[in-house]
Amino acid sequence: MKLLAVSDLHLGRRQHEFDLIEDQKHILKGILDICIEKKPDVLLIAGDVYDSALPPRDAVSLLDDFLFELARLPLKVLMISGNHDSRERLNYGGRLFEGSGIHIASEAEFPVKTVTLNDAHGPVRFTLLPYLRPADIRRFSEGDETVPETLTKVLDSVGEFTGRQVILSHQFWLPLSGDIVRCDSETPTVGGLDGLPVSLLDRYCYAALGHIHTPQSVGRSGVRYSGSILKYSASEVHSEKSLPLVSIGADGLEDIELIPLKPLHQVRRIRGPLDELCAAAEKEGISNDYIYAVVTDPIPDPNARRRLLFYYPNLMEMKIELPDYERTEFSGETLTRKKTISEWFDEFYMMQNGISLEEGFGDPGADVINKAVESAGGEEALL
Ligand SMILES: [Mn+2]
Repeated sequence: MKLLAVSDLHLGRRQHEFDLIEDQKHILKGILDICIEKKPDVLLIAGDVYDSALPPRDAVSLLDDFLFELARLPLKVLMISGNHDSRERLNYGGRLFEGSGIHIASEAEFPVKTVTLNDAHGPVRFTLLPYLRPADIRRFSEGDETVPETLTKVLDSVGEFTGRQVILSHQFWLPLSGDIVRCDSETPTVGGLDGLPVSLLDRYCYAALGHIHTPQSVGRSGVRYSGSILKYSASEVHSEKSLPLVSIGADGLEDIELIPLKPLHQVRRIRGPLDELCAAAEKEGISNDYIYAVVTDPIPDPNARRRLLFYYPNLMEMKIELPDYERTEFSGETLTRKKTISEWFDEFYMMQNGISLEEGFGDPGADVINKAVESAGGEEALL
């Protein structure tokens, strides 16, 4: 049996004011093409299908189209909710979809939902564990059970099974030793469950995990975060996205092939003095890549953003990195208090316009600020 695993689609996500729906549409089309070419028997979708509990209508239509196209292929779709999904909304139509081979588990139920599929070697049972919040764990726990004990009970709730087993999960699983690679686009698990010991998943020949956005295995190759479908933060610039195509044989896991996902836009980080960045861009020509820029000039050009936008219309983010001494000057409260309000204003005006207040307005310009300060009760009252 062949399984293709995907997670963290985050449909409807906006990033730095960019609507990523076209990027997501492109990736989902790519996933459909992979399904047609590689012919998996099952597509596993391990949570964070939507980016928010109230997804925008484009995102809902996109998932609807995706599921419709999948239902036309000779494969089953198993899907669970993640921490970003609304359980009820993701579950919409779920009972009807089962007739089309699409199985959704988004409510925290006891016992957990399972789907059993057969291949030439017999049955494979899939446990669809939706994202569980601490409140769900408390609801399922008795006495002074630890979280891993309660979780074991939840996993046991589906009953004994001697055949091959697979699980979909969107919890924060951690290896017994070492750590995993994290990035900025995952919601920090504040108030969530702490890292769960991956040894609880020993019974499964494959665990299709969601939640962590960098593709990686946890402890052993058969326990794997598929990773998000797009680079959802600057920290993922070098994290190439892929989908694991998993072969399950008579005795369990046989092989994992990582199929790269080809994004509509590349994501790049550029860093350096503005003139150098612009000179490099001039040579390269206008680029539609998503750019995270770090400008390192000691005195930032107030037009830096505009200049970069000329070459990079998809400038996601521009940061100004001041040399260390500049940073201390700006961050020390005692130092900042030494400046008068008109000096602050002058500096701000300079940063915005590239000329001093005097150059901009002549002497009366500074006077206006001084008069305004006076009428507000003077420097002492304002600082
Ligand atoms: Mn996620």
